[in-house]
Amino acid sequence: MRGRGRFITVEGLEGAGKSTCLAGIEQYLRGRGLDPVMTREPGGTPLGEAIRQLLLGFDHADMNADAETLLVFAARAEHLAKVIRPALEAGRPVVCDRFTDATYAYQGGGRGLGEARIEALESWVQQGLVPDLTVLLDVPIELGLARAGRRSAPDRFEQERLEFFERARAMYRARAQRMPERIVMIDASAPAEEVLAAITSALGRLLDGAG
Ligand code: T5A
Repeated sequence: MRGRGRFITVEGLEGAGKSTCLAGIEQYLRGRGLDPVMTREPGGTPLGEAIRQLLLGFDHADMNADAETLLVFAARAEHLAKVIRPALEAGRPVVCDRFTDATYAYQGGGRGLGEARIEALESWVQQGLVPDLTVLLDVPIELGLARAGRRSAPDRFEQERLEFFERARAMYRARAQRMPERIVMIDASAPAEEVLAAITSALGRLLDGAG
């Protein structure tokens, strides 16, 4: 019987290049003979995608920060139960575009909720499951927002003030410094091919058991 699959998450601010890198990550894993599940948060299930609409749309633009955080974790609970855990148990790698580090960054840092309440929800919902590898694409805020703005109209998070993203980025970077064995921070202002090369080298270390 195959072992548990590897759980890989990709994080970073808006426009860091997460979506751009996902195709290259999938191709790399397939080249290693693996059959990855590619998914995203918030989302990844019908309920999760419905919650994503609530979070990113403007129908409830002034939602309370606790309500926002609980919605993120409601989507995550469904995602873990229906997609992530079954795939990992079947021995498949799971690559998730954002996961709980985004909650620490956006709700903990950006909204100012702090880490303790998020830790409580994380331990309830995830029951000890954490990613094996998190790729943090670090990009200066203005550069990321400019890239994202060229691609589509701003969603509810993208129209936040600069200070919101400064707090989110600081939280991401602080977590990467605290957990260097799990979170690999990559300079995402570099050209896309260089960013992807750095990611596949981190993936190689994980799969070869050196990381
Ligand atoms: N959220 C999410 C929370 O608040 N809490 C949570 O717990 C979770 C899980 C989700 C939103 O939800 C929030 C955070 C988010 O605001 P999203 O759509 O998943 O939104 O995330 P976004 O960051 O908005 O996604 P983007 O698509 O904007 O960013 P990406 O995926 O990082 O950027 P990408 O790849 O689309 O690239 C943007 C543009 O830049 C170019 C691309 O071609 C594209 O045009 N680009 C580059 N150009 C030059 N050099 C490079 N290296 C480039 N990489 C990409």
